[in-house]
Amino acid sequence: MSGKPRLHYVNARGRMEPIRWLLAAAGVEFEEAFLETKDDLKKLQTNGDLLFQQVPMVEIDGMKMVQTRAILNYIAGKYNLYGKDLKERALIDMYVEGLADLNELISSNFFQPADKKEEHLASVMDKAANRYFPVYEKVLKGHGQDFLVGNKLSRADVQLLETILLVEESKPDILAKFPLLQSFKAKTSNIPNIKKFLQPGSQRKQPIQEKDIPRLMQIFH
Ligand code: IBG
Repeated sequence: MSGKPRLHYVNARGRMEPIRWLLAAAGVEFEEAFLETKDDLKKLQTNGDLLFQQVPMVEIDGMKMVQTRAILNYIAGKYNLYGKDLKERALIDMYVEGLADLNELISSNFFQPADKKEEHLASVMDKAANRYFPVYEKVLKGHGQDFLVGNKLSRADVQLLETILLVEESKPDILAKFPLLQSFKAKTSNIPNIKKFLQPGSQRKQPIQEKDIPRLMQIFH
């Protein structure tokens, strides 16, 4: 065995993308096994590889880990991206859960009926601009440091950058009102491991397209 973590998921962002981001930011090489059909998922299920019969699943350190949050917590702890004490970890958890909520809202746009998508996306972008992003701008302004917690890169920064880029795909001017998030984006995008992940040809995935939805539905439903 190569010793690299092995990620089991479809070849799309979905729930695996923050895991890819965190590993990449930590400078950890990983392998991916893509599910192409429902049978691929069934195989993992019947082998007993999936605790709750669901992916993402990550083989790491002799474990077959499931549950996105548990996987992220493990990677963040292992690679020192989870704060220096319980209080820093509490802040990181709050910031990350806010980002997870916003990400869920964005993902849910795919499952809206065609005639409701535009209106739904507008309301999600309004929440990004007026509920979520102001929080991170305020945190950065409050302590005047480059990173969200402890003056040091943490999983919260990695997940914030991922989310900024995601929101910009739908609303390119989202950062116009947030000068500190603009410089946060510039600085974190330049961290060598992250910079590498942002280059074409990395394991970062492209946005899910309408045309991919039937294929994903066929596997997961
Ligand atoms: N709480 C679990 C986690 O966070 O890991 C949920 C996992 C989950 O919903 N997995 C789905 C699954 O395996 C695939 S992600 N379904 C098969 C089954 O039998 O339940 C689906 C998804 C996509 C994009 I693609 C956005 C959100 C979810």
